[in-house]
Amino acid sequence: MKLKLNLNNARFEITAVKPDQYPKNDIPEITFVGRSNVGKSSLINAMLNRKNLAKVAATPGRTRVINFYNIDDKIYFVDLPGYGFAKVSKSMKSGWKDLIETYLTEREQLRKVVMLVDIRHSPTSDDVLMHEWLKTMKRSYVVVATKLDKIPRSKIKERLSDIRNTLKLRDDVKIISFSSETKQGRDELWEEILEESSFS
Ligand SMILES: Nc1nc2c(ncn2[C@@H]2O[C@H](COP(=O)(O)OP(=O)(O)O)[C@@H](O)[C@H]2O)c(=O)[nH]1
Ligand SMILES: [Mg+2]
Repeated sequence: MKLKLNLNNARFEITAVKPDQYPKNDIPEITFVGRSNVGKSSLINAMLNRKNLAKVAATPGRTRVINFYNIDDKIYFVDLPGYGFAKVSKSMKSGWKDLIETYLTEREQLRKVVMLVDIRHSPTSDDVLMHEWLKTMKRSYVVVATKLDKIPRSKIKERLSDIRNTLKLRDDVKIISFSSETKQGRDELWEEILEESSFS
């Protein structure tokens, strides 16, 4: 049976900077990762039919916290800090790595990772590394190519195959193209998230 969610009952719950601040229950979690500015907050808002639930960052890359959004007490959307922002110091970078590595390796409630890349560009070395981590951790994941509305239709196929090749995605890993502006890809991503196996 597929999970029914009341999206009107979606709300920000808590910000965490360490594991003892994560929600203390066993509601399953879907986690979003990607470079700063890739469109993560916009995608979370689009998925939840909200304009401002997840903040669309004014200072990209500065937020090194994990935000938990509670959806109808049935799922959490977990917003991990964006990576690859050029102007952060080495110590900030290692703090960031600890924060997300700890979450991704240890969090039992984590059912699926949604990894975002910008459809307009080849994945960066940070994206490639992130993807390698996900594979090593044996997490279930899906790749979302954001900002679909920013490229002409005629380029979509070529952009998706570049992303697939650069990340060396296995054939069975999906790439969903998505636009927070037009909401294209929204239904497909919900399908993927609510796939029965994610909630067994
Ligand atoms: N045209 C377009 N712009 C987008 C899309 N998603 C995000 N943006 C813009 O990209 C910028 C970064 O978005 P944000 O959601 O804050 O990225 P985050 O840093 O990954 O959370 C903002 O100016 C957004 O309005 C999209 O699908 N289409
Ligand atoms: Mg954001």
